[in-house]
Amino acid sequence: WQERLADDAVLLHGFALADQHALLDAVERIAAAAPFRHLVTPGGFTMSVAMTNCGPLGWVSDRRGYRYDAADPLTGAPWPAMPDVLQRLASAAAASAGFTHFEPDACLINRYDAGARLSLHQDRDERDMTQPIVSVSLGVPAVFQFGGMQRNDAKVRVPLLHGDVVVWGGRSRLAYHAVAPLKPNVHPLTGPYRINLTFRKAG
Ligand code: MD5
Ligand code: FE
Repeated sequence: WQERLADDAVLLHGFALADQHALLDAVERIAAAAPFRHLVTPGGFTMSVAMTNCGPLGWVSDRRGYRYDAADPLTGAPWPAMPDVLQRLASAAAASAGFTHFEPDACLINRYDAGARLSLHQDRDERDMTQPIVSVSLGVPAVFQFGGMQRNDAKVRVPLLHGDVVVWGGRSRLAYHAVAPLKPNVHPLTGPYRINLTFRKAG
């Protein structure tokens, strides 16, 4: 079922369950070509979340800044193509939240293990803020913290479970958000990990 989290933010409970095996197979193939790695922030901190990408553009960070790049800095090769099953799921989720014709050109794949977290931030490296971000959660559950337009606005805690999909658009597109440190846990399909796919129209 659909749950409204905030203005223009919709949680589609279990939306990805029918595709769970295909999605995780795809992540495995992508990671074989573009391995998960811990990026360094411009401030010099190594992120606890491991990341890779698929699609024409990938999100990267290093001492010089954050940006989208067509090449994987680790290999110099283009990011792996975005598998159809991922593309179709993202478009279908966006459409059911009211965003028709969502055509992502970037899929950032985040891998959390026990203790990994994402500190409070906005996603503002994409060019067109009228396009939503679609996020798919797989594996170990996490607590998502959803804030407001100001860094110190009150935060709502939202558990995100295996198969959940969230569409963030419109008035929530630039909201501050974070992921709380992952509790040690095991999921039958992903072991110790939480995998989050975030689909974006970046370019
Ligand atoms: C995650 N990832 O669970 C989240 C899911 C990231 C990130 O935050 O940047 O990789 S995407 C959550 C998101 C995206 C855009 C807007 C909002 C949340 N929001 O308004 O809260 O790994
Ligand atoms: Fe984010």
